[in-house]
Amino acid sequence: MLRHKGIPFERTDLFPAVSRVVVRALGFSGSSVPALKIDGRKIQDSLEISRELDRLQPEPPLFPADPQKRAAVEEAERFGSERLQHPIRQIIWWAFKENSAPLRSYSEGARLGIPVGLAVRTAAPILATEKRIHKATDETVRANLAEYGEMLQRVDDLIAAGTIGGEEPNAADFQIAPSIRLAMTMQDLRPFIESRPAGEFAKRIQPEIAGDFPPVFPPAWLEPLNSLATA
Ligand SMILES: N[C@@H](CCC(=O)N[C@@H](CS)C(=O)NCC(=O)O)C(=O)O
Repeated sequence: MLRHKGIPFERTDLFPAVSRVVVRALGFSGSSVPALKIDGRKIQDSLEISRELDRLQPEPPLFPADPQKRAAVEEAERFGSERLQHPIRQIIWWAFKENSAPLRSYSEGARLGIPVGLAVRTAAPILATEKRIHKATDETVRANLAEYGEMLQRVDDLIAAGTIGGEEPNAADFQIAPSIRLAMTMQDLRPFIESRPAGEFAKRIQPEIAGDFPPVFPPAWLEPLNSLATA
């Protein structure tokens, strides 16, 4: 969103889990990232960030001027933040506990302040913490995969309705695309996504993403997605 508005910025990447402590120590009131210091203010949560950026620099806008269209974008943005983001987060933390080797590919280009190789070698406690915090159990992840087709359909529907995927990206585009793009880094999921409008959309909004995860799920867990592809 910063880049889209042409606002110059400096990015710092933080270790997952450790980020909670660091963000608090930096004086933010909450513990989540993204966390942004801008114009003397500290803002967290991407929904707050999109609104604050529009306030600070209205052009190009992240929300439509038309009230009805704005409401649709706000609802899509909330869906992205509250519904779409968490399942893929649980899926990926579960996967890293099964196989931590792909961590290196996901850390490509990260600005962590220490060499990526060292970060990857010392990541085990972080992986365990994240898996626990996010309740990334076999049961939740299997259920997430079973429901992922519905998530993709909802994104396809938002594109068809013109709420997202328009010529000028809005706050909901920036909220939704990264979750889909992250899901596409998983070889198990990519084939089900890339052929759909949601896949094309995510690649257009976010052409590049670090990470590539080889097959990791028991085939039975992917069955619901398979039947979706042949339906
Ligand atoms: N929907 C929120 C989610 C923020 C969020 O959950 N961030 C995670 C990383 S993806 C985090 O910082 N977790 C640590 C915490 O919540 O303490 C947003 O997009 O800002």
